[in-house]
Amino acid sequence: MFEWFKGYEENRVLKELEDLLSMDIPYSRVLSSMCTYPHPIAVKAHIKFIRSNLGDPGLFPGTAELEKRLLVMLGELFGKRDLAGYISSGGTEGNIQAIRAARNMLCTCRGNIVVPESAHFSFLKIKDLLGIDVRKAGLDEEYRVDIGDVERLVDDETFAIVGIAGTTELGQVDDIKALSKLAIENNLFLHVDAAFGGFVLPFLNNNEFNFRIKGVCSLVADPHKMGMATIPSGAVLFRDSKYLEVLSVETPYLTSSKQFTLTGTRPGTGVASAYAVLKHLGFEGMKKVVLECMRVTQILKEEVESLGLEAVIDPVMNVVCFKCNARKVREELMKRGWVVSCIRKPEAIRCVIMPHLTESAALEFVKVLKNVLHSL
Ligand code: 0PR
Repeated sequence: MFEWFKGYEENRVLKELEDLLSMDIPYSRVLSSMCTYPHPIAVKAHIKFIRSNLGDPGLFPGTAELEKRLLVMLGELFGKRDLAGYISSGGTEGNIQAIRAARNMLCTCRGNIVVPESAHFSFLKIKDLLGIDVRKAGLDEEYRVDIGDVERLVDDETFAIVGIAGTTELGQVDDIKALSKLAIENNLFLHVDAAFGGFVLPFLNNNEFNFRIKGVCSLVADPHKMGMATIPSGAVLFRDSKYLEVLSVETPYLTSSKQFTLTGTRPGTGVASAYAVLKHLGFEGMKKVVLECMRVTQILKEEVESLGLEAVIDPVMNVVCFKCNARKVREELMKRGWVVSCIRKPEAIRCVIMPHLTESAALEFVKVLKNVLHSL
């Protein structure tokens, strides 16, 4: 019989959960993650909306209204007031839905898309799911997508091109204006992956990636990254509601007659937590958080450079990578309780400076890194 056949006392179960939770690494020593501790108001909002299911919005009209209000705020943040879209499980779902919408507009199963070589691995899942060819354009010396290479890869079967506003590895921002020009000239769908950059760039007064740029058809931006919402919370946004139409299926027995989301049952928690953070902090409060991350990023860059490691690019966002024997350095840092990730090209360690990484933690990290470099 199952070991848990008769069930256990609540305290016994909770103790087991606590024990396992205590094995997880606290964020204070994590420089490898694009997620962070949710803001305290996000946690409160999450708990309030714990039972809501936006998969059946007629049962949760209040939560559905909250999602509408959040979409209005996101429209204001991303340069177009009346956006279509919804709150998803994150960047992967958003990228899938954007490319699926672009493909469905054509009423075909064939074709290809052109993405930067620096694209997130979610595009490999898209290739597999949609059975399309995903062509990778090379990067220029600043690790932005090479526009000439995108142009070279576009052919009669291409239906979409992708730009990244905040690459996963370097935090670099592609030239979305140039991609927009190319998209308009060739009648292509332009998707912008701002999963990470969406809640950073507007607060650095950079709007050269959003719906203000005419050719941008869709954009993803994740509140569960720099938006300090609870996981899962992603936004997938479209310039026009016609793109949601082509994602829709009929839902005969629900309170809504159609559904355009990828998942059926869908939490309201990500909507509530994302909304609460934005409404509470406001644009100004968000800007403070982002500027503080940038300040710590700059300190980290200078301190690590003084140890003799070169930054791959001057940080555009709160991400900085240092050229070194990355795998070895990462392993040694890990032994000392610090986590960084490695990037592929060039070989380097990546540090993401999320709101949980304070200046003193960054300086502590530099000390440990110094020891690691001496020990190699
Ligand atoms: N697009 C970009 C540009 C991303 O950086 C990411 C994730 C995605 C899409 C996919 O987003 P979801 O993971 O929300 O579906 N970037 C991080 C990465 O893959 C996600 C991450 C977050 C990884 C926290 C580790 C971690 O601890 O590196």
